[in-house]
Amino acid sequence: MKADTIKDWEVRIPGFEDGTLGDGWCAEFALEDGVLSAKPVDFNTSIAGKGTTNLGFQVEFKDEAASRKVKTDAAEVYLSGKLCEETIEIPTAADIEKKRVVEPENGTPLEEHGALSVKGVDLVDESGKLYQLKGVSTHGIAWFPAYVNEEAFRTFRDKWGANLIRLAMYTGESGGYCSDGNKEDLKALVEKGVEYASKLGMYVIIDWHILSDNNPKTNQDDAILFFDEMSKKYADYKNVLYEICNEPNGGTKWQDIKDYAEKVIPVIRKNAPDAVIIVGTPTWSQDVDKAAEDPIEGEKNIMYTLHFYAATHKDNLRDKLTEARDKGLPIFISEFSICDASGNGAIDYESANAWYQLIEDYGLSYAAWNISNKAESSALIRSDCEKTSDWSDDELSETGLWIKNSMK
Ligand code: IDC
Repeated sequence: MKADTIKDWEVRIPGFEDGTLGDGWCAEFALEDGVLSAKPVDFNTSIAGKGTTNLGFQVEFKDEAASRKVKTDAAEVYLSGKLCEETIEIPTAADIEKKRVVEPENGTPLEEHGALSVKGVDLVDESGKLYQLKGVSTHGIAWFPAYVNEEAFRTFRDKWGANLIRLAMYTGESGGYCSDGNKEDLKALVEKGVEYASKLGMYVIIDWHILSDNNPKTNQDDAILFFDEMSKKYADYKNVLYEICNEPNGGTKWQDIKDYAEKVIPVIRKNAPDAVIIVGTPTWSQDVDKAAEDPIEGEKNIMYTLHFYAATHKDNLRDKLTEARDKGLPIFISEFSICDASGNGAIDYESANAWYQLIEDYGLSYAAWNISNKAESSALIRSDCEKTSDWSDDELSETGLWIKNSMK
């Protein structure tokens, strides 16, 4: 038998023939024909999934022998007046939580476009039309948690025209999830981020931001646990995308990434069978050619990462993108900026424009690095601005302003 919560319950315990009922707590008690019964009181009406409830009562007996007739294991449970003989299976609070999908506000991108999927090389919306995600990536959430707030995301949605937030959670660096970071705090931040994005009807990427840990296999066990938990939690969300390894590097081969992906993808699939999963590529997510030669087989809704920093990566990487696409590889630019690959240095507007042209020609989805006011060129907010939302154009960095204008 299955039920969400138990409401109309009654517990009956026989053997009280010689007792007199005294006080009782957390239920309405009665003693009749030797049967003590407990029924719900207004503050204790329903018992949630796999929950328990405590009842207390006093009965006075004239002697000890009289009290021995009572056998609490003879208690019977009645539901809506009927004796309940089977075990009742009810979902746990976590199961109920998992099913609770945040309702987006009206007129949001999510409401209009629904669940996304991959068709050929393109990301498409629920109606099967090409759909471009345009947005921004947080910096490491461990280091800049203040920017994970609803008003910041609203600013990007309403002032910038963004429909995507990427939540970058570093794994290897100091403060990272697999080094000395506090796992529970980091997960709570990711959860906040997903909740805000969902409420605002934006799409959201949960990014397992490998970098100094080079090879995704280094922290594969943690990744499996993390993505299992997240995809369970967001199984019924239409707006959550999973990026399973930001930038493999340090000589990591495509085969390593593929092996890793083939371990992690099924874990997500078990919970969220249709979610879009983004897989990193070798050399800081530049070698999409390697993935195009040997893509992951037998899985739908997989995209592959290409990252560019316009002052460093130019025609050569743009050509690689086109060639991989021509071979049928669906590409997602989950991170980029218009300065150099250090995240700093001068902006290269010419290369940035060439990249944007390509993005628009192909309708590619993207997220700009990074939502912070760090003193580096890729930070979207000016380093002298302490505000964590509602920035005016004057409060944006040179990069921030250019990206905002390009996105619109
Ligand atoms: C950079 C940040 C910088 C931080 C550093 C940590 O901008 O503030 O100190 O990481 O190692 C990437 C990475 C991304 C980098 C970014 C710029 O995905 O984490 O952020 N970048 O170097 N790939 C290419 C460039």
